[in-house]
Amino acid sequence: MKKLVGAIALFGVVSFAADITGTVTAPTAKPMPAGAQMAKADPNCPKDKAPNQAVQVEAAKLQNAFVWVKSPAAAGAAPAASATLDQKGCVYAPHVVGVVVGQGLKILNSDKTMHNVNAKSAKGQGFNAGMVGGAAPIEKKFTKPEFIKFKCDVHGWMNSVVGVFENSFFAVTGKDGKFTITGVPAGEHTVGIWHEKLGEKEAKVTVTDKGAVNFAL
Ligand SMILES: [Cu+2]
Repeated sequence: MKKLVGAIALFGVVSFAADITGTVTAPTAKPMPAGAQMAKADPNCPKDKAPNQAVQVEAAKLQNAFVWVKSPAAAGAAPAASATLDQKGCVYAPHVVGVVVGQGLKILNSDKTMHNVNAKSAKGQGFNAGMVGGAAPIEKKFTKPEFIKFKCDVHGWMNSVVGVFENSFFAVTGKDGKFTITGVPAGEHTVGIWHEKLGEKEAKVTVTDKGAVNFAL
């Protein structure tokens, strides 16, 4: 496993809740090379090379890492709106998506070709569903927190990760490696970082309204 290093800066903004923000870096990680032209495998797919989205890193800033508050364990109901996972241009979009336990995940197929959504779960939440071009969306809900790996059995390069969380205190790092978890209650929390290839770490964060705290994982 390559070294995953994160730096989290914490800024208190109100008395009882604050945002946890920071940057996740992976100094030794390298982007993975693209594959063969997608249209060669399926003429209904783009002529682009199959992207390898497992490690997206630019100037050591790591994209698509999940950062979440492990404690308090349960806070509030699942969002009413569903999260969306599309299959577009023979790629999952986005590559990673997070949902709260009980929140809907709407899976779309925007392509003219058939995809096969094969979700592998260690906790019995997996499924395997074929979706022809233009198929109606599938809506799924998950009851247990975990990271579920999605792949398409038709197009071997297509894969995605769905993170299922106990509460809405999670974020996904952007292209600049940055994340913001909003409205975290004051107090001491354990914050986890997880990336599909670079592994998992955690750190303690004390959320207060008394200024900034900077630290590195
Ligand atoms: Cu596919």
